[in-house]
Amino acid sequence: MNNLATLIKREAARLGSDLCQIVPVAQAAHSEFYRRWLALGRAGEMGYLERNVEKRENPALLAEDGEPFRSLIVLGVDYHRFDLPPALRDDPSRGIIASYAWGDDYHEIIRPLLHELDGFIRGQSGRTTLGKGLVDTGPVLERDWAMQAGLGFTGKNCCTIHPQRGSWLFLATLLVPEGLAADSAPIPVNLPLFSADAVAAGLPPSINFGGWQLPNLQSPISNPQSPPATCGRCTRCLDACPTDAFVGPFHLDPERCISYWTIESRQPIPRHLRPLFGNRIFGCDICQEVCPWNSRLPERTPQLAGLAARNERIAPPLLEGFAPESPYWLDQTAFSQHFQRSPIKRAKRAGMLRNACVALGNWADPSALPGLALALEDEAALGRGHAAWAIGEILRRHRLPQAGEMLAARLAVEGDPWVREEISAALG
Ligand code: B12
Repeated sequence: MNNLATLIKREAARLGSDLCQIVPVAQAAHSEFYRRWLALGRAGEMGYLERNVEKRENPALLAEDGEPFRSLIVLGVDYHRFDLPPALRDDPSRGIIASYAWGDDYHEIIRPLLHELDGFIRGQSGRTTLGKGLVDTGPVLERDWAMQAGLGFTGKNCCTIHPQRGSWLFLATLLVPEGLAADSAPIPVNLPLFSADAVAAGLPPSINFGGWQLPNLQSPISNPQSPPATCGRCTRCLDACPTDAFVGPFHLDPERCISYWTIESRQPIPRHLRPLFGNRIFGCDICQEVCPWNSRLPERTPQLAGLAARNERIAPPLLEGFAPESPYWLDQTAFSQHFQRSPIKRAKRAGMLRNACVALGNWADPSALPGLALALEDEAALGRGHAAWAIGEILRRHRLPQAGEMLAARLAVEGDPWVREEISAALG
């Protein structure tokens, strides 16, 4: 089977995958941590993370019929990433989009690649049943498998980091019944991640190395193809997070993460967090931008053409989406057209209007008032409430009577209790 593993890697590279590693199917290394993470309520609105936990812990259970899965092929696919000039990145009139979403939707690009790779393997082995290809949407702890397969190591920012390529990559897995030659023995990580006391106390808010057990910090990955690597003593990602989303190394609390709120949540963004979002309207790259493993990386154009950055998806002017010719923040058809094939669709129109309003509130420029006036009339309460907050920020900073009048007029007709509360707070 050694030869087949080599052929698979070659085919994966030919199909456009940048990294390909193979590991035997077993229990995921940090499934115990995953259960604790769920028990702490970390999944929030991401209910899908609470389903199929057994399968997530042990991908062998994903075999529906036919032969059991014996090997897990992990792919790493680079996305298009380059550093934005600070003048653009820090321009408050623009909304910054996380770099993984600069190109087209990676699910739609990587899924066919997995199917093709499985077809290739079937052709080689004569298998008649299908393998299972998953990218993001299936119950697989992709980062754990990437680490176990030796594709990279897990950073304190939770991300899979390849020592030479950094962390700007997508992960995908293909489960197959063939017993393929593995790249590196699974890393034994059986120690509890946290002391029992720390767990009982709901986990300490600050990093206390004395109170935490971090077994892998001392045991770098042992794949001969990639040099040993860890975060060492570096805590830049944990320190740089503007919303303090890291409870500790390797442990993110999504309820404090910009990425969670701007992509996954359908709820109002907590008021105290909004000023900390700056101009980020979809996802967040800060914990990766500050990572030393990501510094001095050359710009890489993705092999898969669909993942190439589209200019209009990097840092669009916030007011553009209110313009009559394509009011994509306000109109569903315009939104669907504008973000066709983009991962941004996931946040839905009302979610993106919410995010844009938060960024507009942080900019607090009076030129945003006409757009915000339209958002204050939006059919989605989520949009109206955040528009009220943004108008309130303009009122607070510029004392414009017009802003107060807009809010008062809306309050007179507004029926939604939460929006009424937002308007009152904005006026108050
Ligand atoms: C839910 C989810 C989110 C949530 C929660 C993220 C989180 N950290 O838990 C939110 C919406 C916040 C999110 C954000 C992002 N996500 Co996301 N997300 C997922 C998803 C669907 C599930 C992740 C999950 O199970 N989370 C639960 C936690 C407990 O698991 P985990 O983060 O994977 O952590 C594991 C390890 O850290 C390990 N571990 C625990 N303790 C220790 C200790 C040591 C010493 C070690 C070594 C490991 C270790 O155990 C955990 C369980 O296996 C995966 C796809 C998938 N199916 O895996 C993509 C995925 C993880 N996301 C991805 C991306 C790109 C992002 C963002 C960069 C997007 C952005 N720019 O905004 C951010 C990064 C935020 C961050 N620092 O994690 C990529 C990551 C690629 C990479 N190089 O790591 C994935 C793999 C999607 C993909 N197919 O490419 N994401």
